[in-house]
Amino acid sequence: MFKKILIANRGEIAVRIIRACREMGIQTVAVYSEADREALHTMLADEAICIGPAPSSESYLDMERILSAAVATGAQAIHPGFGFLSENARFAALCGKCNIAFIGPDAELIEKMGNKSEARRTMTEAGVPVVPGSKTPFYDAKEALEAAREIGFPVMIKASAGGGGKGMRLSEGEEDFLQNFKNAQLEAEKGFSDSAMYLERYVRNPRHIEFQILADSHGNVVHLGERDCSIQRRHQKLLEESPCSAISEELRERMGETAVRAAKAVGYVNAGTIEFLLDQDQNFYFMEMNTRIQVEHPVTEAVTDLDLIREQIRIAAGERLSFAQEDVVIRGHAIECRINAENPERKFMPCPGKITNVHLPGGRCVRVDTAVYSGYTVPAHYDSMLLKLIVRDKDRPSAIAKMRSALGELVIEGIDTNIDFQFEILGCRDYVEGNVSTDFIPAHFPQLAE
Ligand code: MV4
Repeated sequence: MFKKILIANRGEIAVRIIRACREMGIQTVAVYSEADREALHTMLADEAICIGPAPSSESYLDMERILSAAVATGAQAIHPGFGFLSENARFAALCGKCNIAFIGPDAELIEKMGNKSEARRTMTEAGVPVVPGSKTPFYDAKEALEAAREIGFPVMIKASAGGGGKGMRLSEGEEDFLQNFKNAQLEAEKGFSDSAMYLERYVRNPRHIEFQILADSHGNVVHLGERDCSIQRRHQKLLEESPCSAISEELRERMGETAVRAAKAVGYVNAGTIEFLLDQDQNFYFMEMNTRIQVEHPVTEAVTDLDLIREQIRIAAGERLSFAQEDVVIRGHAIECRINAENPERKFMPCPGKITNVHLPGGRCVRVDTAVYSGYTVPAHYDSMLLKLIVRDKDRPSAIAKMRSALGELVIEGIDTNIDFQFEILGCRDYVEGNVSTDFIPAHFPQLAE
């Protein structure tokens, strides 16, 4: 096992990883920017190294500075968390060159799954269902239009290098296709310096269902059930839960087996997520594979009683999974609410600043993952997520009641947050009845649309 791990991240996920390491008897190295001198991860780690100025490009995204810190401190592995360098194939490869284990899959795999049209082709070949659409990428709008006519409108135009909705446009019909294709392609060129595009038939009001998988380096792959992440605003998830109330045990098994088949098809190692769209007729389609630990991993931990960070570290150290598929039991129902420093009344504008007072909820099966404390100043340079509130209870209605209670107890003073907005979601009749889709937020909060 590793003796020392460097955490190439900040905020609650860095704290989360430090805790897992400490429980495993592993020494921790934090890296921090000049804006994070007073940050919790900087203070909690065994060692902390300043890697540069506040902008991420000069600190948390600077591969050389991070690798220098790892070499200087003798760290044997790097955990990248999520965001920042977590899905950067070049960084994963550089770690290898420095003889440092990257806690995640190989660089080649990150690269392969990062290209969404290649991932789509790979999954098709492995017999994983994908949305009917194009087989090869397109660069030319008129050629793409030909293909779109065959697929049938409406079609989704997506950037090969995209993901998470970037470089994506809906085309309702031939009339608007060329314009939408060109706009999506322009966004792809600007955002990823890659103008390759692909097409899919548009799936109306789907659910976003993702399966957590774990794969060790000895060929063992298991899935840990699904998360329903349909409650999103502009591709930012707000609330996630497990299990999904709309899928039967039979469908869960089929989707889970498909997720395992997908991971095996690419020789996946470490924790990963297979994203599916689930349509209103219970058809499911592979969308993307995420090769990192995700923000919402605690809802899976809550219902499986596993520690996913611990498993990631064990896998990266070459250990075998200590359990098989039949040992995985989903118990009860878990919900996570993301609490952000933002103002829902002002288009969710980020609201950094000094937190003057904090009260965190507690009690049985109530978990708070955060790096904030009373007196902490939220820097303006990074993501606005402050805290994740996770609850578990015996069933969905009880979990909703517990989340309402916990949200009611949560106090964050000095800055604006979306706590009240989360409360409103939990109060929606459609949410309570489990009638959710990716259209939930725009449909229930039309005043927020822009
Ligand atoms: C789609 C779709 C409908 N049909 N693809 C958005 C992010 C990316 N992961 C895939 N996305 C979508 N792809 C087809 N063929 C609808 C979405 C979508 C969406 C997906 C998941 C969660 C929220 C969403 C919000 C709007 C659109």
